Amino acid sequence: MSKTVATRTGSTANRAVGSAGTSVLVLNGPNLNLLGTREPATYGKETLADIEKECRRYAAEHKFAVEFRQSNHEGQLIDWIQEARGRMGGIVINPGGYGHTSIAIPDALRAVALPTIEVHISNVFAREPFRHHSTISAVAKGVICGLGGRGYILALDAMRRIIAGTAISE
Ligand code: CA2
Repeated sequence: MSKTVATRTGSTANRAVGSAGTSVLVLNGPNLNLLGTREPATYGKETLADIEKECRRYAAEHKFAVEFRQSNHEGQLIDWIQEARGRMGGIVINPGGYGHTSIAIPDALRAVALPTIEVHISNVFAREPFRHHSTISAVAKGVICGLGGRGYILALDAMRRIIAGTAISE
């Protein structure tokens, strides 16, 4: 199935909805598998499975595909980022604690050169100072934090517009 989308210049382009170019990789870093089980005051009551379901519902509604993954291992996240090259249209990443420490994850994101949006469930700027810096943000097109699981949907909304070439600030 294909859909005709208007580009910013007013011309049109055919993009196959659900094809490699319009699939979005949603990556989740360490400890996010614990969502909904502990620290609800900080991370809410939603589980990662709830967030995945909402992402899938949003993607189906807008006729694109998501691959939703979580790992506690930096190398695994990097392997998935590398594998996304040529297969995915963009990456939404909640790097978890690696967002504050990793050099290798932003290196991989830079290497694959896919549009990336960084998401954090909590408002990292209202928390400890060590959470105020992210090594990922400089390679991201945008950063969303503090909006809970809703942040993933906002990121997917922005990403589908970026992929379609209709994002206002591209
Ligand atoms: O707010 C976010 O999404 C974070 O990326 C979550 C990370 C944290 O290190 C970042 O500063 C902000 C931690 C994820 C841990 O998730 C848990 C969930 C429930 C219980 C314990 C940990």
